[in-house]
Amino acid sequence: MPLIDTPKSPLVPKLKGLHLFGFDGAPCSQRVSFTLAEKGFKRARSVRWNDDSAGACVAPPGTYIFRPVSLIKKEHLTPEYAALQPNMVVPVLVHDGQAVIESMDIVDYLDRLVTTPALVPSDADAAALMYELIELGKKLHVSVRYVSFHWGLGRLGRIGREDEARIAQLESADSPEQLLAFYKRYNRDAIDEDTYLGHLRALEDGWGAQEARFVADGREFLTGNSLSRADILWAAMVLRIFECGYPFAARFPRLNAWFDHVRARPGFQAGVLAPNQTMHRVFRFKAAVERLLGGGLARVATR
Ligand SMILES: N[C@@H](CCC(=O)N[C@@H](CS)C(=O)NCC(=O)O)C(=O)O
Repeated sequence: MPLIDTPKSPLVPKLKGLHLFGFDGAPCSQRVSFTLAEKGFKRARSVRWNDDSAGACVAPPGTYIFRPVSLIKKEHLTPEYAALQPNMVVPVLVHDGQAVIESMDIVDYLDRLVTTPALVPSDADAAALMYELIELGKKLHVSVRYVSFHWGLGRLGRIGREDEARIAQLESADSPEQLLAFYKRYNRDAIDEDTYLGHLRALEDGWGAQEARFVADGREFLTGNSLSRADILWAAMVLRIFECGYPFAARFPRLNAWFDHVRARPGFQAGVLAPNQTMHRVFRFKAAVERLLGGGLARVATR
């Protein structure tokens, strides 16, 4: 069952209907906005993330209010946001005054809230594969972080000393995200190339396993012939690494065809691509220039 959290934030009990606290360029947030779109919810409007005025607190039925938390402005590294999400990451979903954190728990919550289209396959083996791929995808999310910071964000991914000090103050030692440990090394260029390459290889292994399954039986989606929660997680992951310039079409053609198929869905267009056009173009432009110069992620892709 999804985890219903009880955050300290005074904003949560005021919110009626569905409110998504997220960042449109972040894969974890895209998992949720994709799910919301697949379930037929429209983004009613966006308000300042911490807006508690009466007009901003009620999302009409069939819609959700988007509350953008800028990872660029580091709004997630503030005491006010930490009172909502103690691990200081996006997304958070609040529904009628109850908060759910952890993106895949939110997907689970939404899938139970609106049961059609179902995002768990009816076949037991396919469902078991879906849960396996979700666990693998969560594990690989760490690798997505390393690869997209190194080959996508570069120096822009660094945070200032004050932000680092704030995380040190706010993050609990047992946070699953371990932001401080990552940023301390990332900010000081203390992560070696082999570590980054190791994360890229882990991702390639994961994609390779999916490629083999597509080749073996021509399935339409990762777990069979209908879209499942695993496709939602993996499509957001592939989008991010595609944006960073990974040559999926050449290395994993069947996985790439699946990605094109998912990408063409109205839910992916409305929930993921439409709200994120600018960042998408900037990433793709940077990757194209790097490829022209013979560098970037395309140069280190091995398969
Ligand atoms: N386990 C969390 C992970 C969330 C996560 O990693 N969010 C990223 C964006 S995809 C984030 O907020 N990162 C903030 C940062 O890197 O400073 C979930 O699935 O919700």
